[in-house]
Amino acid sequence: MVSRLILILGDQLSEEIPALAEAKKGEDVIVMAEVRDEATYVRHHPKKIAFLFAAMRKFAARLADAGWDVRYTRYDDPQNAGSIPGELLRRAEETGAQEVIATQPGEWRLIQLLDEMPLPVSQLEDTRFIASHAEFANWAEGRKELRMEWFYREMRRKTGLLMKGDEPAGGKWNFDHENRKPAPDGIEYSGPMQFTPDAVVEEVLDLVEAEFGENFGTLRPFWFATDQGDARRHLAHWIKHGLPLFGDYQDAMLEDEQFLYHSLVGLYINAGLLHPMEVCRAVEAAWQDGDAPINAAEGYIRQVIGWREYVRGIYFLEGPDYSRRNNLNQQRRLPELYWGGETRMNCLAQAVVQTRDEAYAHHIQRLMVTGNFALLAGVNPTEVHEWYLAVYADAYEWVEAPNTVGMSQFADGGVVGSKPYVSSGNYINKMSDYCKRCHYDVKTKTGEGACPFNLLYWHFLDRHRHRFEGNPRMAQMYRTWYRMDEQKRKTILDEAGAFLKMMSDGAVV
Ligand code: FAD
Ligand code: DLZ
Ligand code: SF4
Repeated sequence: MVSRLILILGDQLSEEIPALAEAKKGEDVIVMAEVRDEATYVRHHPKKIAFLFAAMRKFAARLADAGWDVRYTRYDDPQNAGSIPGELLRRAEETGAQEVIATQPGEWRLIQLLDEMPLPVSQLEDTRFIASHAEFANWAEGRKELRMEWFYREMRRKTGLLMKGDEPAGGKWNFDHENRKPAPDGIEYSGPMQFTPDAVVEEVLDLVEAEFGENFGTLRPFWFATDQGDARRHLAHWIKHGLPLFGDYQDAMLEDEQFLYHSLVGLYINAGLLHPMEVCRAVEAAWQDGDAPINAAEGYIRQVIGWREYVRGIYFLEGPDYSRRNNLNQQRRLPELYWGGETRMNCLAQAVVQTRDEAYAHHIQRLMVTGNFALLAGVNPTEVHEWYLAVYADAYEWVEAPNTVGMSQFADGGVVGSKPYVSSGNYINKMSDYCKRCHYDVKTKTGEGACPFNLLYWHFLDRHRHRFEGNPRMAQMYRTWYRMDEQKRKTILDEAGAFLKMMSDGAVV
């Protein structure tokens, strides 16, 4: 007699996942399902769906080989109930199970659906993180500002990563000031390891092409790793070839180098194929062996045990309404150019084409190109959030929403950031080669050919002046704005307004 169903979701593909650790072989039944509701809550990039379905199928096969009773539902199974709760009920009826053991999903929507099931569902806390919910809540308790840097130091102490006793290795907690070099002249890294699709992947690619071929995003060529072994090979390759220069060029952007020295590890960690600590230990070992400098190792480990853990803490601390917040009351529709519509702004064109082709863009492209533009242009943050959740292979709400709604769009009212990440074209010009081949001129502030980021930057500051002019971290920007003569300010605002109107009217801008 089957006693319990053990639910494993598409982003929980790890043998250490708590629901599995709790399960008893020979008694419990593992439930995994490719379902319409999960595949359509946003229009996911076809590469993201293919990656997850292929990785799910391989993980299920591994569990079955290890002797588990796995009930796996394929997307095109005529019996497919179309949702996770539906599949659980169907399997409960089939097996007689009375109870479900799950690992808490990374999205409030699904947590609530499981809570509302007519069967008892235990949602165990996901232990693939360094900090538990309770630890984060304790850290946050009573603090006026939840700054990542302080939390990060706690995580360094907790894990012992890059520590010499109680002191940080290299004498400093943070080497960020060495990690802001502009785009390099030559790249000595051929990019991430690529994997030829096997029969399992090919079958999934055909399915995804048939079912989701209309979604934004190029499916083939498909080269992601889809199991733990290949994800580990990918990691080892990047540590050897990419890590040494990761720190130096972390913020740089180059037209012909979409990946630069970035690790592309996010999609694998988030789906469960790699554990964040195994990634960080490997990075630390490369530094200890003299194969990577401290600014690269520290910069990287900060992203994983600092930022990644911090945004997860914020998502669960702030509650289910977080991803819908719109503190600046921005209401413009997301421009068509985000879905591949024509644009003359080369930086946006590059970031969007790369997103379409690879389901990937690195952090600075997400923050300072697509995110910056949406914020400056006054786009509704919920639409921005849904775009990011759809188009990146590493996107799940627990990690995407605090980055988009909080860090990038300042729509959470300053929980994540103390000031909005906005910049004129100058920053993009300094950190990339995009402006060289742009229709607009980054040095031109108004008039014919003026870079739209230059106009919109002041438009943003002016329209939100009541919110931000008292912020000491923005005082210099407002001083510069108010020092301009009135006619110049009027010209900037008029031209920015005309640009926004043209964009909203559907003109190519
Ligand atoms: P690398 O640059 O090699 O960094 C290493 C790892 O550090 C990443 O894989 C990731 O696990 C972690 N990391 C770095 N920065 C962050 C961060 N800000 N938050 C959380 N983890 C971080 N990351 C996601 O994993 N999923 C998302 O849906 C997502 N959406 C984002 C949306 C916006 C608007 C912004 C500004 C950032 C977003 N990020 C997201 C964070 C970051 O951009 C990606 O983690 C990173 O670009 C993934 O590429 P990589 O694996 O090559 O990372
Ligand atoms: C993202 C995703 C997709 C596209 N499809 C499935 C699926 O068919 N079955 C499944 O179990 N999980 C899928 N996922 C991942 C879930 O959406 C994810 O578990 C939740 O958003 C919580 O992070
Ligand atoms: Fe982007 Fe402006 Fe540079 Fe063009 S000139 S690439 S719009 S920042």
